Amino acid sequence: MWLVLYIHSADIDECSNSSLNNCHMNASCYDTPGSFNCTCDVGFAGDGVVCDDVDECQANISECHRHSVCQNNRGSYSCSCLSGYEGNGFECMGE
Ligand SMILES: [Ca+2]
Ligand SMILES: [Ca+2]
Repeated sequence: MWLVLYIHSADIDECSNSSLNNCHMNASCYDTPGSFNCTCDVGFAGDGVVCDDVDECQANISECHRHSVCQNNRGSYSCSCLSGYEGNGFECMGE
């Protein structure tokens, strides 16, 4: 009985109030029994307390077309076709 009461009464949802958790502003908080977890959002890397932008261009993990220029930004990246090519950056058609 004590154990049941403990499980149902001891945990607080640290994620419900940002003053109760130390997750980074670019991380998501997941409540767990007796604690909580922080996981960096997509596009960010780290331990959840510190999350840094992933430079997809530098890491060569962007999906930019080979005839485009990759431009890193916070949380994501953009691609723009080289001059002489047309498209959205992910698909660039030559003339
Ligand atoms: Ca908790
Ligand atoms: Ca980025």
